[in-house]
Amino acid sequence: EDGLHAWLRYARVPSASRHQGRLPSAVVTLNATEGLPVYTAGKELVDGIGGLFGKKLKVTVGASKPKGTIATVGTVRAFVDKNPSAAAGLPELVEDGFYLKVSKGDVLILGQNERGALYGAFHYLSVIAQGNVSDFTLTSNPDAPVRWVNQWDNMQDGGTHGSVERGYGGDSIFFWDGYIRDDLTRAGQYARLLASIGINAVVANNVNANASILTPENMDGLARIADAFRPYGVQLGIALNFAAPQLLGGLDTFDPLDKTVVNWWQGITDNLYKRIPDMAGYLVKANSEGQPGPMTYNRTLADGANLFARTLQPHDGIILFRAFVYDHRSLNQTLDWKADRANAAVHYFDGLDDKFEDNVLIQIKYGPIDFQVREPVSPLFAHLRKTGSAIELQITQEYLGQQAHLVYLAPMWKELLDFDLRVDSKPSTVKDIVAGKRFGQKLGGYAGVVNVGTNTTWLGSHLAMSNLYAYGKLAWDPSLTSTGILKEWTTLTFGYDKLVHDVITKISMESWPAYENYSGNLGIQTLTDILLGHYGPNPGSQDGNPWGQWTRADDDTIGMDRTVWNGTGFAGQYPPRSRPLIQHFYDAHYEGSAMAQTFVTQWQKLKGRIDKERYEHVLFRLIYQAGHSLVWRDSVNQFYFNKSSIADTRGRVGNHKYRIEAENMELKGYKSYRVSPFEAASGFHCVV
Ligand code: BDP
Repeated sequence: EDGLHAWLRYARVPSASRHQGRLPSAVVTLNATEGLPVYTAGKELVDGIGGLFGKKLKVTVGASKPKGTIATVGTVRAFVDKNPSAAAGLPELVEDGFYLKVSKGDVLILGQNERGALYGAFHYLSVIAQGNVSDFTLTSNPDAPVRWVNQWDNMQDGGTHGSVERGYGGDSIFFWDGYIRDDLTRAGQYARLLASIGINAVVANNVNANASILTPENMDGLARIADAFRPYGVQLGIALNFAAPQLLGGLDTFDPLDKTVVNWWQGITDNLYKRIPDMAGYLVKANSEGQPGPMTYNRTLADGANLFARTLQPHDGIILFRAFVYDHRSLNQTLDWKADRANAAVHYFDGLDDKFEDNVLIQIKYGPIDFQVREPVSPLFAHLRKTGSAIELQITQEYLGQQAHLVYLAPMWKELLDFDLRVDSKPSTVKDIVAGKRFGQKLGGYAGVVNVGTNTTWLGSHLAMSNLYAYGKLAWDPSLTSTGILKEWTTLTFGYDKLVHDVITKISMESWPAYENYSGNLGIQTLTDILLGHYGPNPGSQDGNPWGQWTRADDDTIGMDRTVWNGTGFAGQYPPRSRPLIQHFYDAHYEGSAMAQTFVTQWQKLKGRIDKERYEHVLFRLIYQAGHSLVWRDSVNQFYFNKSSIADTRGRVGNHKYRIEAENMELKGYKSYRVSPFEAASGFHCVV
């Protein structure tokens, strides 16, 4: 159990032999072509029912009707062609949707398109894998058309071969040494996992894009990635470097309004579609964190996005243009908009709403800052009414413990999606805005940063995979519950044991609040080290840093002044709290880290109930997390205590009288040294 098959293990269900009669005994695929999703659906049904129930089925391709119960899978159109009279009884399906009817072992799975048929097959397999073989009928349509993932894979990066920016699960499964890998087996396996949760496109390369991805040789390689995805109905998207006409094309400009630039991009796009006729489109990060963009030439972001949109229109492609635009060099402490990085996105997109082409979507990070443990919903969702938007979530736990800490993210995403922005005083939940339901845009949806790598666990941690699962499920249907999704995932991943379920549910549901409390609560952000990859605590490194300016602390205050009397007024919308701010802050760090301690003992209850390999793998991380949460608690509390000189009313901060410092023990094979920043260790010392 190395994690490679994630939730698609097809492990034998309990009492499998008792259910044989309520299962199909043959599979019929309608108009299946090898390499396309309906064919894949047939294969998955055979593999799935074989693995789950030990029942061996055969696939028949249509014409002759096999005996016994049958699973029929295909598109609505193929089915209606063969059975015209059945058309009237079928429900309305939107793109990618499916219809599923299970009746005494006969199963009908129809997709609006081939992809939908495959989704229906995966759905049926997931239901029976959870032990449910009873009859049911289901019509399932996705809430939004765009359900993409973004990989931040580098083609080549300094001395590395194909690293993944903010990736914690190994090297890129796509790239090696500046080229596309010869062996794309993992790309296909990844597409299979993604299809099973309704994801329809993957942008394979980093948003900080390398122009060399567009050489003819690499375009050929990209076509091979698209080939590996196609059996699963997953389309390929490509992230572009805005300066590619200059960097790769040898032009002396990349001005989006220059004719030679426009022609250059049209040529690139046409060449890509020649190789990949079903390419999904582009993703662009412009004028952000040093990336080139239209503003270099005093053009608007809309001029930049429309350049690509127009080259894509003849091919039905779309462009996701990122709203993560800010000037990382401006440290402006006067009270204009620049004093708060949170203002940047709305500022830069102001006045552009009606300027974008129809095939442009604005991809907006969920909060106004940058994937922090707690952020308000980005206000930009309320400003775009003509142009569609997609919410960008981060499955990769960049600021949230990097998969070494357990943090189940579905509860956070649910809060964001259910948040009501009350635009024009009318119900305006974020999920309805991105689905295009609130303002009526045609395009909208979800983009998730998922940095899987070559590690067999995909993300570097077995439990982190619940986040990927939940992301796909919520993008399809944001009304699902966090616990419901978790229960499903746990059964598919670990089986049926009740205690396994209880423990995984408990620690997962407690994990986001715990992490928030022991790292950075009250929206003070996670206070991670800015230079060493956003992992451990180093609040001091964030002070005066224009990229972040997160701590917002001085001798008198913590955080940004958003009070009613001399700040932005935001705080006045909440009922007052009786506990002083700093005390809440201290307490929360103790509560969060105390909660993390319990994850270990909870997990230990599962010894012997799941396989040793995964048990140990997870246990190792949870023990580590318990320890590291203490380092977080003490470092951050001490930091603010030093700034404020306000004592903890419960006398804990800075007072560790029962603790034995490691450096005071008799050390064999260890050395003690002074740490920097000093508050990262009690007594200022560590042993190594
Ligand atoms: C930040 C990441 C950086 C990304 C950037 C982005 O640290 O690696 O390039 O976001 O989303 O959070 O563009």
